Amino acid sequence: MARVFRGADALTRTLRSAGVARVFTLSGNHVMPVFDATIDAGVSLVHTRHEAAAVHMADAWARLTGEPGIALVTGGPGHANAVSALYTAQMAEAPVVLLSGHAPNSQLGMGAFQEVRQAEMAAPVTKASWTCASVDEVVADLARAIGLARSGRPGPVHLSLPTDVLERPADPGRVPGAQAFDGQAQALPAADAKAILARLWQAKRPLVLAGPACMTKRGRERLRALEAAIAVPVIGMESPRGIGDPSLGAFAQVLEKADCVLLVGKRCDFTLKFGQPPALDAGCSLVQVDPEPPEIERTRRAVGARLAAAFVADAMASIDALAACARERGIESGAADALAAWLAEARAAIAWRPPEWDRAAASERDRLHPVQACRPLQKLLDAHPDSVFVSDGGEIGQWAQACLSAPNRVINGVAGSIGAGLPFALAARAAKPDVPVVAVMGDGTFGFHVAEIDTAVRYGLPFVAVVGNDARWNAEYQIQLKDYGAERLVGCELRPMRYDKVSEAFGGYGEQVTEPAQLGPAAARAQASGLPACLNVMIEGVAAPVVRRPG
Ligand SMILES: Cc1ncc(C[n+]2csc(CCOP(=O)(O)OP(=O)(O)O)c2C)c(N)n1
Ligand SMILES: [Mg+2]
Repeated sequence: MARVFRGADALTRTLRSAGVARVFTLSGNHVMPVFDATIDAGVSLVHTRHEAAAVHMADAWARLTGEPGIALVTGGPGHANAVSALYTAQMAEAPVVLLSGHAPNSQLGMGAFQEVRQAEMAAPVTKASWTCASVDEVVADLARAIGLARSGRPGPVHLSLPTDVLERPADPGRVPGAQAFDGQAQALPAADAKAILARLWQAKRPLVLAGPACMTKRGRERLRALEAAIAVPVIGMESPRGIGDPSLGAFAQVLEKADCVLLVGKRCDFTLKFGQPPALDAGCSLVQVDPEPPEIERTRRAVGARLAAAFVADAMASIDALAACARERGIESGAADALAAWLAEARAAIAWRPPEWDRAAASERDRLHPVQACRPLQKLLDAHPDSVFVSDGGEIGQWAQACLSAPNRVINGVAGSIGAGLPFALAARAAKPDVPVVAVMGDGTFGFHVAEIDTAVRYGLPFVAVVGNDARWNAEYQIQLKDYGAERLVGCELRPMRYDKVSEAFGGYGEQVTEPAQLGPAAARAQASGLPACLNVMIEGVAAPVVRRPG
């Protein structure tokens, strides 16, 4: 059959020249020309069981590789399913592009099959969202979408692709080079970096807070390099629990003592209690570096004149510029000595965990305390310098994040949205084929995308999923207990399901764990199975930890 070079071919070829070799997808009438075009372009498909899972996979892929994560779904209902997952990527500041098939432009307004205003639907959860107008614009639209997703505050972008755009003959000469996808960079000028450092070094207890985009492995390495260069505590924040994030130990007690806080790509939102006392001291000044002027305005509205200075620049570039400036200038020795004690105090508070956790035990029989369900997993994560820790869920997610660490960490993030854990684990293994991937999640959370075990089996992508099974939506149950009382618990109970058997039925590995001593060996067997594995760990449903240091 003689082949015509179509809009769909222009799209897939442009993806390849952007360095994209894999897209996460679910089939549908509108995108079948794109499926067909991937064969010749050398783009491989990971086809999933739900469109939201495809977006979550693209999100984890983006966070772990630094490449744009691409999800491809069909129009109408496929697009609607995908949109929900964009919120997690948006709040995590992950460069994701959602490509959705769409009713043909030639039939717009006529009641076409699955015709719906897709771009409007995705607009609130994306940086930009539009419909490709003609086959001549496919290449430029895709390049713009990828550039936008990666620049400034990274985040998701949506492009709808009408079927007539995908099917019409396209100009094969139009595919751009790699630089077309770069987006616009906003640097922090050296003079501004110098002024910011002067403010930090004049303070007695300064802190630097970085936002979610800085929480990739590479980002966290750069935050550590900045801390070493400026001798000021540098803390990345990516949790919906904000300053109460238990993975930051007793950080809230450090923050309330700070006298100058520099926000780099960190929003002054609910996670920072809007910068108000007592979370931040009333005398604490703020300095902000952010790629988006409206964020700076938001901070000014929240804290008024306490925002002492603000600069528009990209977060990661600013982190590097501040470190370079500090290395060039050097800290005066007096300032360095004073800051050393503060830095040590902050680091000790963040590393602190209640000593009673070492003796934590469940009060019910055949159950583990969440600490017992998490700590033995550290061994798997420590086995490789590039291992991946995934965490999702309500209370169990908080315990896992407080107890476990790894070079790569992918959590559901500031969105506070549950359900992405299994798609994250699958995409993590796809991104890093040789490293252990350990994903801890709640029983409720596991159910959202449990069918992705099938996807993982089909693609040979093993990981160890640990379900902390308390047979309830515990985070909400705990709210009911606290706010309404034990006699008014309603609508949050689940069954003590054998999720390990569900995994086996999909072709994965499964084991149930009811005793603390079983977990380490079970995790080793799960890892050795070479299959997507589910350890169904029966836990006592206790409230998430609130870490405060006595005294
Ligand atoms: C998409 C979405 N739906 C609902 C919620 C509200 N929610 C937050 S945590 C939680 C319970 C999660 O249950 P599980 O995964 O079993 O973890 P547990 O809290 O029991 O440890 C719920 C329903 C949410 N955050 N996101
Ligand atoms: Mg639960």
